Amino acid sequence: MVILGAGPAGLVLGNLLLAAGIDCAVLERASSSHVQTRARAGFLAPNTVRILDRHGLADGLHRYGRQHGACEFRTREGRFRLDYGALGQSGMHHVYPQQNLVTDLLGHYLDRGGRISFHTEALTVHDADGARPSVMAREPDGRPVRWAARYVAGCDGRHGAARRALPPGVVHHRHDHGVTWLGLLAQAPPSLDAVGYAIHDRGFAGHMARTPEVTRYYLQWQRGVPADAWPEQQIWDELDLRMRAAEHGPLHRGTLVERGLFDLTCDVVEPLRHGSLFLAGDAASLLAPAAAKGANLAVLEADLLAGAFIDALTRGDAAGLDGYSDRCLTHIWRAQEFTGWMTRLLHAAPDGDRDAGSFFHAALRRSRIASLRTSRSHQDWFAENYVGV
Ligand code: RFL
Repeated sequence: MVILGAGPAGLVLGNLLLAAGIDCAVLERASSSHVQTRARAGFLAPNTVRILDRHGLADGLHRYGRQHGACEFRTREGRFRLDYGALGQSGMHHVYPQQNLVTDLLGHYLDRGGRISFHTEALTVHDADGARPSVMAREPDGRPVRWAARYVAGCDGRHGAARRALPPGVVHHRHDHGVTWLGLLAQAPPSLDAVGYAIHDRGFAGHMARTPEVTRYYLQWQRGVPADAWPEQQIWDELDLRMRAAEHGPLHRGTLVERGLFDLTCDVVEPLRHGSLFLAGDAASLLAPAAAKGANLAVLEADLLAGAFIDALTRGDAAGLDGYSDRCLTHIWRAQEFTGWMTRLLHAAPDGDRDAGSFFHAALRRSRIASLRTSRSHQDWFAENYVGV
């Protein structure tokens, strides 16, 4: 088995295959240190933790992660806190930075005797429609090398080789929410004990704890303006303004150690299988980060795919592989739907729609927030979708 990509999807898959005695090799374009320090997700759903627990991969997350179950909405009408972790059967998130999870998964994979080639970029996938696919890759010294396998798992993200190998018949649904975020990583303790969602006429601002020393902030940003256009002081002042620090208390300021721009776009590849090539994680579907679903779906899909590969390779039962795409797509569309709902809740009218629809759009958002503040059944619905995958 050849696995492309050493993110959460590829490393969970590799660990599960090794545990079942199936030989595999991971090809990763980046360096080992890069994948172990790339700050991205942080909110892991209960189902993700259950999967990692079941396979003995959750030790670090239990030792160093924290349970989390509240978010706070801040609007012109005031603030309200939603203790989603205490509602219904949904459960809590675990806050554990993705780079720490990847480090743990890599450690387990190597301990189980797994093979991994860093600085090795998959270029093309060949003969995916047959029983002997292969991957053409560039080794660290620049040499091209062919990797042959029974199956190829494309866990190499949205710009990877797996997607490029799909034939024209595969449908690629794309949607642009029309919003851009400036994502910030601050060397500063969290400013509130909840995820903060600030809805402001100047645009959205978000607050998400990562560790006791590091906090993620987001600012809705004008598309096309570079990430370094504003000095740090101006960014903190804008965060204060949108998060209404004057009313609700100051933010803990600190050095901004990372800035990145994210267009809130999303896509779904359908189906997720082409012959012997299977897609999982961001390679299968990209979600806007508004609802923190991407890493959770990646782990879920890797678990489903591992089970299907194990059935096929150890028992000759291909039913799991045949049903893999449909099963995942059900989860993916549900996550896309909720992410789209969150995106519309949190943002002023997208660029270009400001004049025509802004009053209407803002009134709809106020109404949605009011419903979430006052309706217990709406809160239950929110909790179930926010925490679930
Ligand atoms: P990854 O993690 O991108 O890993 C793919 C790996 O493939 C490698 N690669 C290649 N290797 C070989 N050959 C090639 N041709 C290759 N092309 C690429 C890459 O170097 C990389 O190592 O994909 P994976 O495993 O599918 O995991 C997906 C998650 O990383 C992603 O969905 C999440 O980070 C999304 N996300 C969040 N998800 C959550 O569940 N909860 C969150 O709180 C959350 N916050 C976020 C996020 C994503 C963010 N960004 C990056 C927009 C916050 C942010 C800011």
